[in-house]
Amino acid sequence: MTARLQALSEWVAEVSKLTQPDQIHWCTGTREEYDTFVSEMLLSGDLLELNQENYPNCYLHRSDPKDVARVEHLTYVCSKSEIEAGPNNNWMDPVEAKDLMLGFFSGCMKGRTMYVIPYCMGPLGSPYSRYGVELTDSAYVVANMFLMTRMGNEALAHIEQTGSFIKGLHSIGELDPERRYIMHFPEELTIMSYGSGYGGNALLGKKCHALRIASYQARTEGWLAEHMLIVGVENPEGEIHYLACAFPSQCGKTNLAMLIPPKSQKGWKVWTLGDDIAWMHLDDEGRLRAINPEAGLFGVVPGTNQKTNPNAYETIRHDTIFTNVAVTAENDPWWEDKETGEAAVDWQGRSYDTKSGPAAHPNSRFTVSAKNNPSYSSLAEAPEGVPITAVVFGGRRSELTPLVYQAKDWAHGVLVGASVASETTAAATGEVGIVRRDPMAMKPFCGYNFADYWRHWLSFEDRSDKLPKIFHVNWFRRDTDGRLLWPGFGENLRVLRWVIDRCEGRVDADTLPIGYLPKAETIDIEGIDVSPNTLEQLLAVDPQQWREEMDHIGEYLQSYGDRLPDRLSAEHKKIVQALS
Ligand code: SAT
Ligand code: MN
Repeated sequence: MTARLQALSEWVAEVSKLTQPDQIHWCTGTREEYDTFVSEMLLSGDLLELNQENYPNCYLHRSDPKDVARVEHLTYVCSKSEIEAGPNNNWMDPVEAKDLMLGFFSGCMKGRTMYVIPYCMGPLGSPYSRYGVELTDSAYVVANMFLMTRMGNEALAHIEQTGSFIKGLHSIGELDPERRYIMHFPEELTIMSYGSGYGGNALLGKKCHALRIASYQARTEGWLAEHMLIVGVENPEGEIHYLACAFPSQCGKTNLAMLIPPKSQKGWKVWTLGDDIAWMHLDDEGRLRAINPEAGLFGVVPGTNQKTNPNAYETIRHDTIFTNVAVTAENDPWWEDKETGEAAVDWQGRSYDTKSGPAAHPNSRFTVSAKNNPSYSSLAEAPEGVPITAVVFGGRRSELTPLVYQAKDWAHGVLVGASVASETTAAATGEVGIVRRDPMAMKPFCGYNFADYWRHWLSFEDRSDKLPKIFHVNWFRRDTDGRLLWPGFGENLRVLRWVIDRCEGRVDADTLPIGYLPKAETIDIEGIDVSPNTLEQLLAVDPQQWREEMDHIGEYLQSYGDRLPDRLSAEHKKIVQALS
């Protein structure tokens, strides 16, 4: 064994001494190994077979009913100093946090197997990829990591070459919400997660590594780790523009990433590169290039149907793990708005005759390899990534925010990103439907102080004059009766076309204090149920409401105190003055 793998083996030995598993399994990452895990989980009841004729190689996992979402109140960034973690994170002293976690982990794997999962985030061998090793006692986590990352022998070989990896220690523990913590130690490139088996809490390659730890590394190394989907939009002439879009959880990132253009949009195609996370680097020519560190999709199931997301609907017809969906009498998976079949048994395995409450959990998920997606881009595996034309921020806002607008320049765009707010959803534990600030959709995921993060974003302006243009969209604006004004889903392509037209300098816009707004005639509304009057409402900017919004944003930014970059305050002031 080489000295580099020696360090890994020593860590594995140390953890096994602490957690005392019955056995240790080093994951190879082969399909045969995956199949064996599935067979074992079918025996243990961790997985249930779904109708194999209708849904080949599809399985259902029912989680503990109290373990169905990320737990932001139990998620900590344990940097040495509290100010490094910032007001945007829960913080615990790293020594105290480790003591607490070592107590939980002590002997916790008795009677269980400890799986060693070497994994790669990003295309294998890409200079932008990063490696990690997760130690876990959950076979369900292993199976999900198999679908979501490049894991096993090849990743291990790269770890041996590069010598560096993120250490992730995970145990489902007793699945007791009172004994549950997701701890990050950015300075030590270490993650410790105890007491949950749910996606973002347990698949440590995803939010823990690819966002919280990676954002911390990205700051010191001069790149960006972002909560963004990546799509390629191909026009009828065959040119492709790549967009990176940041929306909070459950605001339709997966739907936008997998969009199939409606019939009215003849000749257009949309290619998926990623649906959740983008790592972006400046290349030698100063262009921002993105890779998707993930290899699979972990998407929200309810609402997926032939109309809303035909691509996802096809993608999850085979080789998919469903978590917390309902099942039909034929043993097919079922969820709200599937628009075919009906639930016989709910997500907790109870008979669904009562029809009270949703049959599938609102945050029920599918896990599936990205390769299942018919619109998966061939460049998704390109080690050099794709050049980004536009960065698009968005949130779920019933009022105030227009369908789309463009920031005037990079620094203004950073303010637009920092000002993102959205109504909360079921993706995280807590009250649903409250407007909360979610800068760059990174509130739950930035591994350090937001003030420093904005400074890092601003610094790109000095490093390149070929940066993407920055936009903001809102698919969720409603009229006074509460009806959505914009049809959304596939029709969102019409808005992306305006974004690309602006980047290409093909259309004029109106200059308002908040940014560049589309002239009504430059958004295509032909063939959809959006009247010119509705479009006007969609694009309306109410100065009084915006003055109030800018006050809230100002207060929010000021809560970061002295560390807040002057440049950002100046941008804010500029808009306040223009509005008054
Ligand atoms: O639970 S995950 O964090 O993996 C998904 C999400 O909330 O975006
Ligand atoms: Mn997400």
